[in-house]
Amino acid sequence: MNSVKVLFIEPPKDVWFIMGEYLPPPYGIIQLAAYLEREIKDVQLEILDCNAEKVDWKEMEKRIVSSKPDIVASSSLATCNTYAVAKTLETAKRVSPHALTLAGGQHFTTTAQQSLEAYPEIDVIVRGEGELTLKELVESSGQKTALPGINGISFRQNGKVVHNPPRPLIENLEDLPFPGYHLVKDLVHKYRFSIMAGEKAPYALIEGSRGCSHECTFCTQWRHWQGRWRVKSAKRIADEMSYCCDKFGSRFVWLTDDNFGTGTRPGEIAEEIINRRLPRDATWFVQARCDDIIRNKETLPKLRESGLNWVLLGVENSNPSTLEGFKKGITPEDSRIAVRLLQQNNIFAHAMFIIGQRKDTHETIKQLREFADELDPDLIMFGLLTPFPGTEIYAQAEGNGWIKDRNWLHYDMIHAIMPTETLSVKEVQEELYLCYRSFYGSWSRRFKGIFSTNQLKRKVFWHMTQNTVLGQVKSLF
Ligand code: B12
Ligand code: SF4
Repeated sequence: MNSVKVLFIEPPKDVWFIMGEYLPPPYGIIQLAAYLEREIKDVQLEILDCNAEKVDWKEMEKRIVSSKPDIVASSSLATCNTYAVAKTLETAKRVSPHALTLAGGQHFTTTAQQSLEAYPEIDVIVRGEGELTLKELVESSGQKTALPGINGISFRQNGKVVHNPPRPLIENLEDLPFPGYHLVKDLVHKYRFSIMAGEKAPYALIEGSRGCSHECTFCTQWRHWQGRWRVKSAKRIADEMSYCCDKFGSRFVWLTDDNFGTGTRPGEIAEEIINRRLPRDATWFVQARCDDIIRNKETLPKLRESGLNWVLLGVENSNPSTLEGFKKGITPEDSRIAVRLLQQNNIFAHAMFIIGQRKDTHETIKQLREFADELDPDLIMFGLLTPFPGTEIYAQAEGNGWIKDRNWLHYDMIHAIMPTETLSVKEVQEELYLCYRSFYGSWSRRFKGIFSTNQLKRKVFWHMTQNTVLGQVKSLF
């Protein structure tokens, strides 16, 4: 086989303003590239992270020309990045017409048919897990004649979209290589999440598991991974953390798991991390369910000792029937207990709320604001119920004609997409602003936040109470 050149592109993107200045590593594509590097002897890999390299669309075009790729691959991460990926691959097709263009990720997987119809610049959509499928595509030198024999892809043939059979999931996630930060080693010091990690702390993402065993109606994650939750061992996770800290100077690690889980695993992870003796200033973050935090309550001190200083809780709502409608499987009381447990263990409690479900009224959202106030976590993010393709909510909204905005750019949980039975889209948008203003506008909370003894809390409150965040949310309506 002649050496195949694969160019991965992380497209230029707008900063996601709610959390302030950040530059995340393009974890999905560096993971895929690391896999190709290990599996294929002769492959040439190039990663162009336009955001880290401050490359705009014009410069990106030049870089594609000079790269002379056989394959150009890009990932959407979230639905709101769809046009950025399409524009990237459209540019690639224009300046390098012989290159095979690939898109993947949760959005393209679930919209394979409509995306291939809408974007002629995309040759192939890799559905679901990417590693094995991408390897086969590269081994076939990106030849279109090989496409019918490769599982897990969708493509156009004779003007029609063809969906090959799905690809089975990798059984053991530890068969995957360590994260490919060495492939972006000149950029790694630029990845940061100032508000969470501090201005100077290099920030890394690490994957501890894929998928989720729950089935929330608003979430794309569990379906993308076929309803399965596959985990790496505690030892492997600690090894990856230690590798990132030692080799790349990472000081803040975001575990990408959407479901941290329960049982003995969290305690084992804490123990393994403690045994590695990571640098004293290294900290880590994870997202967790409120019920799992309660089940893990005995383990929280050990998790804190291991450097876990921030947890994002899916509180979602204060109304039991809304939580039931979301199939979330928790109660408002679980959220209360979970927030307190984190705070008692000096772990920054960050809560995520979702407003704008069909039955929401001014009154129910006011009750949610009151609950948020009483819950008093260290940080709250309010999001709007967004019908991400692939979710149960999307199917329901589509069937009932509730979707009023088809601009994917707005599918970021900050733009209102649907009305409720009693609130217009504009009113739903205004309610989001009211939620932020009510929580962060409270003078006593501002005062407590800005003068908190907890450094993280001080930093976050400075950011959230600045006019920029509230002002930007307000400017959306
Ligand atoms: C870390 C993270 C972030 C980081 C940014 C990370 C980054 N690299 O840019 C931050 C905090 C900034 C963020 C922001 C947002 N995020 Co986010 N984020 C995640 C998280 C937790 C991890 C992403 C990750 O690295 N996963 C691991 C990699 C390996 O998985 P992967 O990208 O899916 O890739 C695999 C396959 O899908 C496939 N694949 C993917 N792309 C491609 C491309 C090709 C060519 C091929 C061959 C294969 C392939 O192969 C890979 C390996 O098998 C995910 C949830 C999750 N666990 O995945 C949510 C998630 C992606 N985020 C989500 C959302 C909604 C957002 C936001 C809109 C708002 C919000 N409230 O969080 C913003 C959007 C920001 C923006 N403009 O990009 C949703 C996306 C839903 C959707 N359909 O849009 C997710 C799935 C969370 C969820 N449970 O709903 N996010
Ligand atoms: S919201 Fe969280 S718990 Fe629910 S399915 Fe998604 S990842 Fe799992």
